[in-house]
Amino acid sequence: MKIRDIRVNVTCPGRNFITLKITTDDGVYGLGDATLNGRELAVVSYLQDHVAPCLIGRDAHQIEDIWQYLYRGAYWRRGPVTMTAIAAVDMALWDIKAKVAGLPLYQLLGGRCREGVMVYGHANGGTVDETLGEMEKYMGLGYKAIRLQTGVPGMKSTYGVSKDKMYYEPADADLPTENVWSTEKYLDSVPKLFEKARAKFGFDHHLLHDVHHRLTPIEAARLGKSLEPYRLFWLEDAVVADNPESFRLIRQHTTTPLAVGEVFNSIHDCRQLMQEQLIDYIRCTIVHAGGISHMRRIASLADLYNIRTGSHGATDLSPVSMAAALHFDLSIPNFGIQEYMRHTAETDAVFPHTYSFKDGYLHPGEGPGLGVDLDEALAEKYPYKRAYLPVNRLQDGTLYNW
Ligand code: CS2
Ligand code: MG
Repeated sequence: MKIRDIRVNVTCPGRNFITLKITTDDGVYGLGDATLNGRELAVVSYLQDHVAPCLIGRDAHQIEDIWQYLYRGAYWRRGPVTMTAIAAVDMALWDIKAKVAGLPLYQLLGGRCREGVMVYGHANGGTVDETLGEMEKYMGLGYKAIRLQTGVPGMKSTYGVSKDKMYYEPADADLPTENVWSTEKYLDSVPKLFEKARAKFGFDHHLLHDVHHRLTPIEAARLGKSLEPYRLFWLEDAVVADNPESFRLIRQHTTTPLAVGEVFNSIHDCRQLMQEQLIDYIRCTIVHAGGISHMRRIASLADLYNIRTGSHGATDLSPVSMAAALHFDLSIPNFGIQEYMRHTAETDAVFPHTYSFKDGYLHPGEGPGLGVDLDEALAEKYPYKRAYLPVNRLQDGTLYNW
């Protein structure tokens, strides 16, 4: 079964999505998400100009050989653009293989290890009370796990607080908007949020929080310690993870579970963190970490160190990668949780899919392949619209982590 045609679709139903479509000489096609928020066109070119010419005529069943060909053959290894492009090819080829087998993809990955995939939603608000009101809505929808993000008194904006409560899209402008950040104000406000959440709703729901790379190790240690009475499911991206040793300091001071990895794109980024058991959840995701094939390697390494997966699943990851993630999540022994930021109705119309939500769990469906499609005619109605993620500055103007 040879690869006959490779197309890269660019569409923007409210936000940009890049989708790779690989078609074989038998007419079977597979889809792969290739979206890299804020740098989408770099992946479009990588796929169109550098990957596609090498794949035409290759056997679509040789997923691993093609993966190695694209990884080792590039010479310049790793990085978000390369690994997102490889991920898209990998997803599309697994989609094809499962369609040819007439099975939902998870059946080719060893079958399911659980009934469904526990997901977490995003409750957020300008104030603690507003955030808890949103939390109650997610509880009403049946979520077992909810991420809480709230505005910080004295700051105009902060990470994770969105205008539209169901859909959080941070890439909000044609050029990067500039946010201002104060760690001191933030550290004072977060413990109050979780103290009030537990006092009001008790401990029946998993609560999560995303610091979004903004603390130093000792500040993260202080925050983790202050949150221990509220038993978080995880504290995410407490510090920038470029230096894994930072987590040794955090670990010395707190038992709050730590999650990291949404910005990682290969097993090499997370190896030390996992081997030293400095984290509890690995957040790498199918679309940015080399696809299903590479994510299975990351999950296997994590399993040796009692680390569970908690893959990134924001709105800037398309329904194609959500579908792929669910097959992966079902099939691995050390699944932890899946992030599930719902897509808008216009996005769901462009990407019809079989995955469904019930009582806090997602299931990918039983159709062949990934269970997601691309309505190319509809996609055409939404042309690319440049959008950047914000940048962040401290109150004295220092450029900081967003
Ligand atoms: C966040 C994301 O979902 C998360 O945990 O970190 O919202 C992240 O900021 C975006 O995916 C960036 O594009
Ligand atoms: Mg995050």
